[in-house]
Amino acid sequence: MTDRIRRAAPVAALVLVACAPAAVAAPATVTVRVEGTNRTIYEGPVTTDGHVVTTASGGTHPCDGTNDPDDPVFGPTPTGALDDAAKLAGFPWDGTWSDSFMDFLVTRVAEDSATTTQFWGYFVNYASPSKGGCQLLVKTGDEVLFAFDAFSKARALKLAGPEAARIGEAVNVTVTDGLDGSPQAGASVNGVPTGSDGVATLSFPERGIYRLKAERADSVRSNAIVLCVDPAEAVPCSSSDAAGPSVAWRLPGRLASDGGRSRTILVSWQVDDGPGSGVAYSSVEVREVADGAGRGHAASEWRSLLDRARVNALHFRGEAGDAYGFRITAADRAANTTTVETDTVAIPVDDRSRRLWHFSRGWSRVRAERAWGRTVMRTTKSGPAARFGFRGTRVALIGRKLAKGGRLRVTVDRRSKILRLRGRSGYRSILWTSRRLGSGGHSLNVRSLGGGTVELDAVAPLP
Ligand SMILES: [Ca+2]
Ligand SMILES: [Ca+2]
Repeated sequence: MTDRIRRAAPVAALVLVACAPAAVAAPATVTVRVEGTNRTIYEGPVTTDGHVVTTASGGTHPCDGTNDPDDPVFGPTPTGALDDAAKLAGFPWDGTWSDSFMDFLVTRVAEDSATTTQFWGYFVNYASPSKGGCQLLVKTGDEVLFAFDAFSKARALKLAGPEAARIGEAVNVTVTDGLDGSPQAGASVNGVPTGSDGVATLSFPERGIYRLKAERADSVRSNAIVLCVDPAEAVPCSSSDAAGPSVAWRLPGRLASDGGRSRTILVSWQVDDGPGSGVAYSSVEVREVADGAGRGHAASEWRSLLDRARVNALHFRGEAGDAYGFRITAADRAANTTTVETDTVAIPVDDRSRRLWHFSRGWSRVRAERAWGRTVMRTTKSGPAARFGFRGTRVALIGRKLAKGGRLRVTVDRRSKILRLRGRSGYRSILWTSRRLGSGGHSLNVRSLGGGTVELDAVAPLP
């Protein structure tokens, strides 16, 4: 079970970036910021959910809220969000694992490693949580901040101010303590110190995109304001930003069952405008690529799912047997846009879809939480069969091998093969994929040949 994350440059060249385990029940989109000794290592939105985390020093452990022995609730966590940001942006991090604490301790992010006196600490919405970073749950809108040498810092600074200005115009920015809102004197923004009211007055003689941060030696560096400075007649940000943002998308897999167990799939994406003016909005469209169940309503037209929104994820409910592609358009503040098209994701047909997948007598339906649709069909006898009519160029059978698994004969368009389903595999494994078929209608017939238990979960036509 793997997520696929892909990054597309504005020219739409696709590059594989990273793989992460998937568990996408209730993900959250949070802001992740990583402040190192000399620079901001990462700052941006990340869509994250509880997942298994692997580090070089700590090994592989869950990082999904169930780490908290007093209140084990599954969900997205701060350290899980750091892990996802690291995968998306390509910076390394490491952490040791504590069996007694049941959590990772972050020891390194990018070039900044903990010493005997300086450690990595974290904040959520500027407060220092009392729980570990794999124990606390985060929700959409939370600000997750990892900071080097956090325990010797008096405060975490927060910067507020306008995002656009004219050349030569006076710009007031305000620095506060992110936790209590108190104004902070003596912080530096673009070389200008703040007064007792926390305000610094800046002005910029040249057009450009300025990333402003507040710094003070005793505090954690602030969030960034991306300030576009333009000539009086120009649209804000347009005079210095001509490049569209890059867009990286993530789907459950080629089959929705690779990373999920229901027809409601998570589509998420990451937009990065690099040194540009910053992301303004995203729009998402969907297209039904294939009508695998043969309902005859395949529509190849793109239709809008999301129009100019400031979110990074959506849930989409597909029809069983159909396959979908998504088109994501992101715009920066200078109205440059980038559009990328995702791979196709096929929605399997569950064993409960009786009008699509016909089972003979002799099967029994068994509840299985981790199966597609949360049920499977099982038989130990020789003889029980099932028939599935579909349209497509391949078909995949989804289920599980068992230690005492039996044999199954699969027949597509009168060509047969015998599968031995003895062994070990997780739920929602692909047991078999047919050879390539001519386009059009086909029939898949399966028959249990006995010798052990056969367990079938779902079947998926592939476009
Ligand atoms: Ca840009
Ligand atoms: Ca099922």
